[in-house]
Amino acid sequence: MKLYGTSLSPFVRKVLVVLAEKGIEAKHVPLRFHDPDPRFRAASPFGKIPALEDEEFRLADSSAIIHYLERTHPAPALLPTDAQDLGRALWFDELGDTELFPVLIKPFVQRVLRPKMMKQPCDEAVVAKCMGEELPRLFDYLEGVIDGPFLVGGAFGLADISVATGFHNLHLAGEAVDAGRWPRLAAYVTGILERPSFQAAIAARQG
Ligand SMILES: N[C@@H](CCC(=O)N[C@@H](CS)C(=O)NCC(=O)O)C(=O)O
Repeated sequence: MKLYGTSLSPFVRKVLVVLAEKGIEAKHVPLRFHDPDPRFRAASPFGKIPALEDEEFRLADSSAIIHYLERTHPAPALLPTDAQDLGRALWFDELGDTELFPVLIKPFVQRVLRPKMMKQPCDEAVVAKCMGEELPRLFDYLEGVIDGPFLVGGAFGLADISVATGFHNLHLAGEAVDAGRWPRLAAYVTGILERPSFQAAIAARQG
């Protein structure tokens, strides 16, 4: 099995965490999005990362890949079986991918990607607006739904992976959840990112 994509991507990190949690052996190819590698492009038609190759089977999209791995390697389960818990887990996966990611990534793009990889200056006004105006409503929501170490069904799973992954990019940009204003969220994020699977994903090759 081969996983394509740099570990700097929050979406690639989701899959790296799942591989570690399930103890799946996979070769990690840490390329960047839109890389011309033909095997990668065969697995990811639009050049997005992550993409997976499992013998002749190819698949892109972190959530699609994780659902595939959940069927091929059911233990430990990362998706609940209870109908309501499953619905909530998919809600949090979607929230992480489509609401949190585009905002959490902004400080990382400005302070890390632009100066270090794109040779462009950082726009601190974008970071300030993100931290001061855009993230608080998302953090307020999460603070209201967190009541323990895991988001759904009392067990670690896809919901936690998808919600927490982007916070590592926030940390790489030198920002963090203000624990005074959002104490539950701050403790929750720390607990999830400290898991060995997340630490392995964070330590995986960036390029
Ligand atoms: N829904 C996709 C999103 C993947 C994605 O957008 N990855 C970014 C890197 S973090 C990418 O490849 N961007 C390039 C592009 O949008 O063309 C997933 O869950 O895998």
